[in-house]
Order: sequence, then C-alpha cells, then structure tokens
Amino acid sequence: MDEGILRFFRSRTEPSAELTSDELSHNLDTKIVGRKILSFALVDSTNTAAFSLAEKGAAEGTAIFSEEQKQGKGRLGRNWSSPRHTGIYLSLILRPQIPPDKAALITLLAAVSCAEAIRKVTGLRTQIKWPNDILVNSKKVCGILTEMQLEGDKVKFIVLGIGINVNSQISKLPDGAGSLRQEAKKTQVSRLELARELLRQLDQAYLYFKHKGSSKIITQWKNLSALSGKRVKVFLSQETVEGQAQDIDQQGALIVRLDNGFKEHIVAGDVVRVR
Ligand code: BT5
Repeated sequence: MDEGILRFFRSRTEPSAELTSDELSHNLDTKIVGRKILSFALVDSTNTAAFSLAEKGAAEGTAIFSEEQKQGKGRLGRNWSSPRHTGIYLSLILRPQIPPDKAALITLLAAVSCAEAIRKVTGLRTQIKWPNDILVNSKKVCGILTEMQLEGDKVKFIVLGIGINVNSQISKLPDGAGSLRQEAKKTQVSRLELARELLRQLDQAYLYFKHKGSSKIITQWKNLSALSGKRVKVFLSQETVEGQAQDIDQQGALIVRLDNGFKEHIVAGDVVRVR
C-alpha cells in the first residue's frame, strides 16, 4: 500500500507517537486539572513554561506537556534527564487558597496521584520516598518539583512539575533511575493512557483537598511510604541528621526520631535509607 495512505490509515486507527493535546483531552472529563492542555515538542522546562503562563494569568488546571526538555529541572538547581518521546514531562498550574507552609501538601497529593496512576496502568507496586520520589523496585521512576509564586503571605500560584520515565532507556538516565517499561517487562507502556490517568487522579485528589482538606491524602501517603520505620540519613542545606523516619506531620514535614530521643520535623531535604 502507498506510504501516504498507510500513514493516513494509521492516524485514524492508532494513537500518535506524540502526546497531543487533542488525544490527552478527548473525553477526559476532569473538573479542574487538564481543562486546558498544551503540548509542545521541545521546551527548556515545562515548569519554566508553566511559570510564565501562570504569571500571565493562565487558568487553574492548565497542563503543559512536552515531548522533550532541554533543561529539565530537579530540585535545588539539579537536572532532570528528559529524553525525547519516552517520558511524561508535565507541569500543572494550580491556584489553591493556602498559606505557603501548606504547599508541601501539594507535593504529597501529587506523589499519591502519580503512585496510583502508575499502579493502575502498569500493575507495578509503587512506593513514595519523601518528599518527591516515586520508586518501583527501589528505582526512581518519577520525580516531582513544586514551585510557587507568592503574593504577600499567600500563594499566588503553584507550578506542579512531574517527570515520569515511561519507555526510557536506562542507559540515558542517571544511576538509581528506573523506567516503567523495564520494570513492567513490557515492550511499551502507553504514555497516553498513563498521562490521562494521571490527570484524572490529580483532579480527584486536588478537588478532595480543596473541599475536605489533607487528612485522606496524608493517610494514603503513609500507606505508600518507603521510609516508615526505616533508619535514614537526611541531608539538609547546612547539616545532616540521622535517625528513624517515623511519620509525616499535618504540613507534610518528615518526622525523624534522633538517637537522643528528640523528634525533628524536616521540611526540605534529601533522604537516604541507611539500612
Ligand atoms: C526531582 O528533583 O526529582 C524533580 C524532578 C521533576 C521533573 C519534572 S519534568 C516536568 C517538570 N519540568 C521540569 O523542568 N521539571 C519537572 P530531585 O529530587 O532534585 O532529583 C533530581 C536528581 O534525580 C538528579 O540529580 C539525578 O540524580 C536524578 N535524576 C535526574 N533525571 C532523572 C530521571 N529522568 N529519572 C530518575 N532520576 C533522575
């Protein structure tokens, strides 16, 4: 058959290799998240793109996807490897009416939504490593970067960035990273199906959070935590603390019981399991 006709035929019967805003939003039926979806071939960072759109007044729930990022961002100026066509790189604009010290709850909410979407679509067992990693078989398959703009003492908007290694080749990712395709032992995992499920999970969790608060999210988060009861070392900006990870508090801070019996509530840091 002629290649042009074949291409036309394929475009009618198969989802495209790229995540398009039409396919992402078709019958999505969410209330807030993904009501508007933009998809790009290449950006520096979807978080940077979302931030400037939010500054110009983009609506709550606007979702920005890209097939590739030139300068995908991690926390604290770190890099997020974002190879083309194989991952999900998403940033979401949210405008919750919360004080800045509650913003960590948005990261928890996102972590639970990512873990749940990955589990539903791939059947893999997911765990959350505080604050922002989703692990499968102890490998990092997803990272979350929450950034915000303040207005006085209130949050003006939040940009919630999510990166997931879906069909990524491990050789293109840093040590400790995993990809869903490899962990699920499949030739492909549908990025479209996963991205749509993720938007739905985020929508449900965010609506619940807005109307009923954070208690359900915290309970779900604790059930998925890879750290509960484990001995951990936490790297803070100036110091390192070691102890037993016990819980998270109502603000989303990690509670670590130090060897001298004191409990520290840690708002931001990097955690490694010691044993
Ligand atoms: C994160 O930071 O895990 C947050 C990653 C957020 C990425 C998304 S993609 C869409 C949106 N737009 C952006 O520009 N960013 C967000 P952090 O906890 O600091 O972890 C960063 C560290 O993870 C790096 O220093 C590497 O060691 C490792 N890493 C980098 N790329 C990775 C990948 N693709 N998979 C697993 N680990 C990775």
